[in-house]
Amino acid sequence: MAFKDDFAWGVATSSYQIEGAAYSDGKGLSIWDMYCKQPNKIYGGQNGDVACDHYHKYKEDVQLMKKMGIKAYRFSICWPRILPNGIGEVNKQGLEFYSNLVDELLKNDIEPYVTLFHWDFPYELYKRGGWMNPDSPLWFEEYAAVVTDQLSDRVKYFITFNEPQCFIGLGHVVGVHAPGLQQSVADTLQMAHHVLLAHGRAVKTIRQHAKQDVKVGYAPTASMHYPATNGPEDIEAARKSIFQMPKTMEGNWAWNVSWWSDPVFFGKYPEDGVQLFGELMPKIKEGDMEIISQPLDFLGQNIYNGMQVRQDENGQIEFVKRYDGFPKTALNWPITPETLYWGPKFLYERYKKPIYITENGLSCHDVVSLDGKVHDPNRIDFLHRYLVELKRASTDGVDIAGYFQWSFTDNFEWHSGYEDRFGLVFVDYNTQERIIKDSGYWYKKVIETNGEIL
Ligand code: IFM
Repeated sequence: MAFKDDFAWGVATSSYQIEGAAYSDGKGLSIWDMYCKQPNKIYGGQNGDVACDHYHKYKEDVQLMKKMGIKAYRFSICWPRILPNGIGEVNKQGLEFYSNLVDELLKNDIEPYVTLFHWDFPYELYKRGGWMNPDSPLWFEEYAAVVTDQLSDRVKYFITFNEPQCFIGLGHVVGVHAPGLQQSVADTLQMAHHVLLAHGRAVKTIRQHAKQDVKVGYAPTASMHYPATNGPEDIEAARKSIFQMPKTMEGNWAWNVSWWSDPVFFGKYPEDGVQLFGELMPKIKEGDMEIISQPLDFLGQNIYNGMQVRQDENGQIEFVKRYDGFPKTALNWPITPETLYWGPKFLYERYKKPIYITENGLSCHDVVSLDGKVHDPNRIDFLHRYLVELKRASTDGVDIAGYFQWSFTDNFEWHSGYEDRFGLVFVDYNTQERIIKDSGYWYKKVIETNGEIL
């Protein structure tokens, strides 16, 4: 079998990247609202104040999804939109927006997948120490309860966190994302521990508050390496390279799979990481690892690219240098379709949970042509190559439940502002006009045939 009959063919977005309405209807501030105000942080001094104005145009956007045959929509909730201070007072208008969006999706036969956190952390809680504060898991638990109470009568799929690698790594280690800090390894490890606790508490809370049988997952990221040949040594080298921790603490320690997924699925931190960090390890209280490893229904994984790997003559992992002129996207990310075969396969073998590809896609230099259309053959070619590999994984027995293309529309690409276009739908930011790109029509055919045309 290639793709399952009920395969979730979807698109994904996140609140700050598309919603706009940053100061409307009682929404509180997020760290991204504040970060974008600082000089020289974001390409062209841009921000998400208006973005794609999805907050006002959500009905039109759902109609576009319908036209494209989309079966599932993964979106995130802006925490301070519904809890302006992060905890305490609830903003009814904010909740109403998401409730209306869910109704609109269901009316059009599109399954909502709700992500609780895709980086727009409440500024009021940031002022109280953010993820460094030991109460942060409790704050997140309170937020998760509010969302579940409001939406779980209609929403069946919940995802706790999107890419902790990025909001801790890029936000607090490297400092190119909000809040733009470069903190110590010890501090960021402690934050990571709080994030994992917040995840576990939210999973428990979602199940306790859910009004129907819900499915709960998690959406980390990281590079997915693939073997240079089908020889068992190279395959083993690729597998090890995905799950090993960095050898040193230089650079962004957070960019890895195991630190974020082993505690969640196995209830323990990976041993090589524990050795590496030594006395910098976070404080782990009794019962923490049980909270973190609440049973999950699925693993969501965001997959964009990886390195080719082989075993060298000493039996060690060797990352193969890319040849000159290696294919790349507009953002200079390498094009490595094999990652969508080997990534899910290795993850499934290790964590043994159904897998959703919760993000995959690319940025292209898209323009509106003289004929008024957006021709993006590079995106079609990219998606075609990657999806063929995903189909191969599914055919080989990897339990793949769905695929969410990143992204539904062009949107605010964090520190790159509106420079990069990741959408299947083109957005003219001057007029807010949307145009379905050729790739959007192509994806429609893939969905209609359940991947037969791949
Ligand atoms: O736009 C981002 C998204 O917010 C998180 N994953 C990667 C995408 C492309 O950079």
